[in-house]
Amino acid sequence: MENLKLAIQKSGRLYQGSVELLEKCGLSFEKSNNKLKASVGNFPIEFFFLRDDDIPKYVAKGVADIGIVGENELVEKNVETSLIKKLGFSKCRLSIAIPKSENYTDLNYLQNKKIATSYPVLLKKFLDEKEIKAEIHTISGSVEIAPSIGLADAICDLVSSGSTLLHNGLKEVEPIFYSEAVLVANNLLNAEKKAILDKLLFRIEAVQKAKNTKYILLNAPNSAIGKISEILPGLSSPTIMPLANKDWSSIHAVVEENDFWDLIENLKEAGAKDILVSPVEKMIV
Ligand code: PRT
Ligand code: ZN
Repeated sequence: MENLKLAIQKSGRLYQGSVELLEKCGLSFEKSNNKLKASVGNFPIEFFFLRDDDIPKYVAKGVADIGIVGENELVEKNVETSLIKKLGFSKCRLSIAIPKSENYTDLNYLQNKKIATSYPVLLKKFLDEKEIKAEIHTISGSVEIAPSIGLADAICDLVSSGSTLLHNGLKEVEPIFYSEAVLVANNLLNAEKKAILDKLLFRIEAVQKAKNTKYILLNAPNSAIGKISEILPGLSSPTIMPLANKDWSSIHAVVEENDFWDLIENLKEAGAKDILVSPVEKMIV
């Protein structure tokens, strides 16, 4: 059977999230420091460890069949691939920033300014759409120091916490692209490889669905079951089991974590006791 070749970042901000996700999908591998490849014992997949900049190109050419890369890098490289799935980690935004002391009014501030960036394609697209004429100065690293050394008036760089901008006396004025890690695939996968990708996607979806959900168990007097069942959103109707004390029951359900604390309060008010909450590892619905 053919292996599906999966490219992930060798080291850096995408590495940990990629490995965590793949391990939760049951794919673990041995990595020695300078190895370019690793295979997985129990799944027809082979890992390639690459620089993130190279992943879009290698997937487009079929050197790798699929890859995990930042959407910023994928769009910037502008090669023919298919974006299969957003993965929800390594989130950041590509933003324009200017010296803190400058008075920013609106986008027109950027007219005829010099902007340093490692993302000329994304920046040009944004400026063209907004009909701003600015000079794009492409540099490959340390973009944030460009204004202080007189290389540019503004920068366009990735931001997550914002502390790099702060340390360099800059302020964020226009976010132009929101990014996260994505799963990308070659456009011409054969049927066998597509089938392996589908299996992997099935696992990724089970892991993603489980991420925001909790399994909740509680005890309640039988008189409160009706009210509690209405409150519990559940995947399907909650499981209700009798307890040794015949006036009481145990209720189990799967809930979304977003509205979790509100839910607990409502359940307590409705008469729930002994509430236990545990994480859900995989969810297949
Ligand atoms: O060696 P290789 O080429 O593989 O890695 P790299 O150094 O080019 O990339 P790496 O590991 O830094 O980033 C890989 C991907 O992570 C990016 O393409 C983004 O999709 C994503 N990502 C998420 C980030 C950030 N957050 C991020 N904060 N990439 C870079 N940064 C940098 C940013 O450039 C700036 O220098 O972090 C700084 C800003 O961070 P804050 O927290 O101070 O705002
Ligand atoms: Zn890189």
